[in-house]
Formats: sequence, C-alpha cells, structure tokens
Amino acid sequence: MSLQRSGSLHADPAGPRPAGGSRRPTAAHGAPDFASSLPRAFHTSSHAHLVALRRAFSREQAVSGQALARALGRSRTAVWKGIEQLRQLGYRLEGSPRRGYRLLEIPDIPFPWEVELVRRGRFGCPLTYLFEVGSTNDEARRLALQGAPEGTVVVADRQLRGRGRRGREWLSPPGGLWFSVVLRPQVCPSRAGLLAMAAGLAVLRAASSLAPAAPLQLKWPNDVLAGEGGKLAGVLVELEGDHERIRHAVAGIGINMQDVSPPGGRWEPDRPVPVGLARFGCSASRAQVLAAVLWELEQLYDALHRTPEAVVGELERCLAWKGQAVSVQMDRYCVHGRLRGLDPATGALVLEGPDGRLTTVTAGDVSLRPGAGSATEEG
Ligand code: BT5
Repeated sequence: MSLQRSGSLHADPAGPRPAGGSRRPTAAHGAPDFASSLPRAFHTSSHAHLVALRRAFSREQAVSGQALARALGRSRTAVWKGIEQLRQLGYRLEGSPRRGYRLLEIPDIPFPWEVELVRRGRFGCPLTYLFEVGSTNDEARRLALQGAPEGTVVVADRQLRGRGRRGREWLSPPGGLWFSVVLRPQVCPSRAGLLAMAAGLAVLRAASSLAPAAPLQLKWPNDVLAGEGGKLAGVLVELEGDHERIRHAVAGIGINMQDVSPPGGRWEPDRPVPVGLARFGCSASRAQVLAAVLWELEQLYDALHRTPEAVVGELERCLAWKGQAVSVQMDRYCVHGRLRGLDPATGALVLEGPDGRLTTVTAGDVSLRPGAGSATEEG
C-alpha cells in the first residue's frame, strides 16, 4: 500500500481526539483539529525526536516498536509518545502488536520533520513551523536579530498580517506556502534588488520542475506570474544594515498552492489575480515545494556572490514583457518606455525611450502599456 498525503486530515479513531476550540486553522485546510495542549510552534531542534521518528517511517513497510526505539535512541515509551503526537497532528498510523507500526497517511503540512526528509542543501535548517503568525518576515527578523544562522526558515499555515511592498496586504489563507528565509549576504546594499529577483527566480525554477505545464514568468521586481494576469507568488525582501553593509536580509516568499478567493468577491482592477500551483497539475506537498524552492534559492544565492552576471542573464530570459511598452509607477512619478532588461550590477529595470535613451528604475510597479512607448516622466 502506498502512503497517502492528505489535504484534509483524518484523525485516527484509535488515537486521542484533540479537544479543538483553538484559533488555529481547521481541518479543511490541512491542519488538525487542535487541542489547546498541542504546541503552536514546531522547531527542528526541539522536535528532534519527531524528525528521527518520521525518518524511520520514510519507507512504507511496518516498523517494529523496537526498531523505532533503536532509530530514536530512546525507550519504547518515548516511541509510543511520539506516535501519539504524530496522530494528534493528523498522521494516520496503524499499529499491530505483531507487525509494528505502519504510516498510512501524512498531512500536507510543512512540519520540520517533513522538510528534513526532502531538504537537499543548507537552507531550511533550522526551521520553525507555525500554524498561525502575524507575518513570517517579523518572526524571521526576530530570529535573525538573535543570531539565527543563514538559511533559517520560518513557515506558517496562515498569516494574519501578511504584507507586500509599500504596506500592501498579502492574503495568506490556510493552505498556502508563506515563509521567510534569513540571509546574511556579502553584497553591497545597492545590489540588494537582485536578491528579491533571485528569490522569484527560485520559485519559478522550482515550480517549473514540479508543474512543467505552468506558463511562468518573472515580473520585475518581485512577482512570479502564471499565464495571463495570474500571480502565483510574491517576494518581499527586507534588509537590516547601513548603506555599506547588509547585516541580514529576510526573504519573505508567498506561494499560492490553491487559487485564492478575493475579499469581498472582487479583485482590484488591473492587479494580477492570485492563482495556485495546483491549477497547473502540481501534486507535490507543501514540504516538497518548500524544499525545492529553498534548494533553488541556495543555488542562486551562492551564484549571486560568485557569478552575478549569470544570474542576471537567467533573470532576463524569464522576464515578462521584454521589448514591450510598459509603465512603471513610482511614488511620485510614472515612467514609460520599452522594457529592455535589467541593470547587471543592481537588478534595476532598464527602459528605452523612442530616442533610444535608457532610463534605469530601481523601484516601482510595472504594468503593460499597449501602444507606443516613450521614456517620459509624469508627475
Ligand atoms: C508582494 O508584494 O508580492 C510580496 C508578497 C510577499 C508575501 C510573503 S508571504 C511570507 C512573507 N511574510 C509576509 O508578510 N510577506 C512575505 P506586492 O508586489 O506589493 O503585491 C501585493 C499585491 O498582490 C496586493 O496589493 C494584491 O493586489 C496582490 N495579492 C495579495 N495577496 C495575494 C496573493 N495571495 N496572491 C497573489 N496576489 C496577492
């Protein structure tokens, strides 16, 4: 029998029933029916026993209690407690005195132990999973200020105050992939724009490998577009440091796994509509998607330090609207022009006016501008 990965959870009737009544996500979105006694947060280090237990279950055969105790280096009682913990969290485990335990169903939740099973590089360890948080960027910043190592990840099922750029709201309902990575880049702050673009490219690479049919493109400076007018993901990089050195950066990444419904039933006109990865035939779990993005991010991040021009080349190849007439809305100006590409040193957007003059834009919102382009500024 093969393991099932459930979107919704089916608590094992043999296991203890959680009491419920907490403010955490409900079973419909992949998180368990909670007991207030369940922890709100799970860390790689404080849940090392579950990491070991889950690793012992990675094959589909039954495992004896004795073998599990050996794998954990702990007593049979500790194994039993771990099994009960997993059951409370939505895992379906069959136990038989003769054959041992068999894992039948895994909830689609990026717990640290699930990510540990599929993680390939340095990024993603340590990892904190939260059922609910204000913003994962705030939590990751807090950890960064306490000295958390590069690659530390905070991931949440739901954000109550998810944010985009310029104070915009980022809708983060249960079931999406909302996470932040602590980075300590050795690059000049003027190149920080490339970090956000590299994070977008990491999502594009990972999503393309998991859902090859997805028509993905990068929209400068931080969006991953899917098809006409769809937004699969957004990136918010927040820096701490001074004009000479970045002390740390927090790369916040939001990926829609399912389509997101608009608040009040309507999306703002002229803004991309949130579309989920599932729409393109992706059947990967959130832990798998997270691990894939973290791996790509790590490769691109390392490349940014060694061979930034190669990263910029790939960014340009994936850039939406190249050669087309666009407008870039900044705080006080709107610039129009033909989108030519990226400044290789900073990742700024390069526009070309009808006279061939190039204009470089470091921040703003790009939109398509049907008709002829001219590099002009409007107040
Ligand atoms: C972004 O901003 O696209 C950056 C989003 C970053 C979100 C991550 S989630 C983890 C971490 N924690 C946080 O609090 N944030 C980061 P921007 O380019 O400003 O786009 C914001 C706009 O996207 C909104 O004004 C909406 O129009 C639209 N939007 C809101 N929620 C969306 C969603 N779930 N999917 C697609 N578009 C959305």
